[in-house]
Amino acid sequence: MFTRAIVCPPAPNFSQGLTRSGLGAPDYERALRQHQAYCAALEQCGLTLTKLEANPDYPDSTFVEDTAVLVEVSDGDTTRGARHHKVESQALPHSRATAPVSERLAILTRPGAPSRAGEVVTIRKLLNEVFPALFSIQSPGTLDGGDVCQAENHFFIGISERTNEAGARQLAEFLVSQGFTTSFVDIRKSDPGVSPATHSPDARATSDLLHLKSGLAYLGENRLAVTDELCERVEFAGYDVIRVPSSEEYGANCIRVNDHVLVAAGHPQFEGRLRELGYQTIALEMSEFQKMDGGLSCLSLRF
Ligand code: CIR
Repeated sequence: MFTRAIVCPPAPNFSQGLTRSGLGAPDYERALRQHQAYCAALEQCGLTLTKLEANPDYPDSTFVEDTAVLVEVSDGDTTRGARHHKVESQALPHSRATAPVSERLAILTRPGAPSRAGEVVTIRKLLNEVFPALFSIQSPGTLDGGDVCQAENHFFIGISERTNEAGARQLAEFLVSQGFTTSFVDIRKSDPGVSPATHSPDARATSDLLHLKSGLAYLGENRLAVTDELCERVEFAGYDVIRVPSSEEYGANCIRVNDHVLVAAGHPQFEGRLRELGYQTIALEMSEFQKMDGGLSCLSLRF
């Protein structure tokens, strides 16, 4: 169960951040309103928020998720490391006991975009106050939190434009040392000169996603939401997969927060499917963040 989250509102120069969406410049006032609604939704889910000050030195700093990986540790979990892919317990995540923060793990990333590297300074200070020890990704590794998807005791680690093989391996080695399992999902665009660094022989590097979680979310109960383009990947075998149609691809970046799933507004098929499956959804307008290639997960670090 999550009890807290770190958020950072967009700065007035938010529109100067990185983007390849081609959707035009975001409207700052609207972005602020959307961010406020996002924060209210997290509070509705029972979280206490730590709000950082908007930081114009880093126009992308509202996307706090990329600066750290906060590991969910289930209390009294003695099966860590014994599991692989398929989750044996069908218990609802929110019915699990919550590990005290002292038992949780935090990893400081090394963002792959040079313009975002300095964002970790603020996050490091904050996490140092909350977590007893921080593991950090080191050069030459790069890793963005948006490429890391935890599914109970397993971690999918995306290899992308931002997360390189060295960063992915550093994270995987650390997580394995802590009793977790990992698999790599190569989402780089096909490049005959690049050998996919993945555990799975038939992975394809054909994606146009910025981060792995742009196309993947873990919803609890052994269930994943996966975009059309990723859903046949062998890495997701053994999970119940909700296929997100390509017309609603952006919706795949949803987040399970305790008893709710936050989903971007405007994805009726996907949201309808979630409701059919019994999830309580909260739909949020995300248009201004989508223009900057960001999604729901990127706007908070939850723990
Ligand atoms: C960037 O390109 O880094 C930001 N404009 C968007 C980051 C979105 N983060 C995420 O998907 N985890």
